[in-house]
Amino acid sequence: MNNDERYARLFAGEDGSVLGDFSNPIVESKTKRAETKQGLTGAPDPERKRRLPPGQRLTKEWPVLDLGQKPLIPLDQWELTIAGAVENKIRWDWATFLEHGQSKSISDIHCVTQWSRYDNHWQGVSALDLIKAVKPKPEVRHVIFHSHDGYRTNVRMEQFARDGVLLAHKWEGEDIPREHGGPVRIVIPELYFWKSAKWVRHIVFLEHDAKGYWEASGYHNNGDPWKEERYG
Ligand SMILES: Nc1nc2c(c(=O)[nH]1)N[C@H]1C(S)=C(S)[C@@H](COP(=O)(O)O)O[C@H]1N2
Ligand SMILES: [Mo]
Repeated sequence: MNNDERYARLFAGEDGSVLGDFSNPIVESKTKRAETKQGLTGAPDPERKRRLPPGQRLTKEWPVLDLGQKPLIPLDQWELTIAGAVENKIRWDWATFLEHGQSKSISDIHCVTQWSRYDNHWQGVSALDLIKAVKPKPEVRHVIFHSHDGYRTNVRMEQFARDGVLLAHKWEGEDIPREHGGPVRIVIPELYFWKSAKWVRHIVFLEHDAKGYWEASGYHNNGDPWKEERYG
């Protein structure tokens, strides 16, 4: 398969139907986790009495997890497009992205594979500033992220439109490394980390919901770590 064919297949997910074939050992082990409901303690902490959600353990490392493709996007080819039910459809190149207000946030990562990492320093364009720029229509309820590796994930509008949610391009003051989703990844601290799309290229604001890769493969549609919303 040449690159054009690969991208044609990866982007086929656009209409909410076909996702690519990503079979590899890590994807298979995560699919098995969903089948066996691994990591559920049966003791959720919906009031967030503890900083560490149930079933999680702390790490100082930052593991790399994805479907196995790590796309390389040169900055002069990087582009972010925003579509769906919005007043202003957007196509930003790298310079335009950087011209938008830069926000910083410090947050914890909680991965459904049971590691958590505290106090990550992120910098980028905040979701709230992006929303001001695109002006979603009042009927919008869902936000779908599309990534360069064919990955897709979905959140509810009110989960996206929160303080601390970023389109991040820096972590700990440095450019986000390619394996962690640079040039730009989403960061949604309140949800399991599979909702934080790496290598984001396209965001769609919708009235209806559309499941992404893991949501369609046994993972919870919502993904709140304190409620143990690991599996659907
Ligand atoms: N584009 C893309 N984003 C993705 C994924 C992916 O496969 N592709 N995996 C998700 C999952 S399951 C996790 S746990 C985090 C991992 O991010 P990290 O590799 O920076 O730790 O990215 C999320 N975002
Ligand atoms: Mo994950």
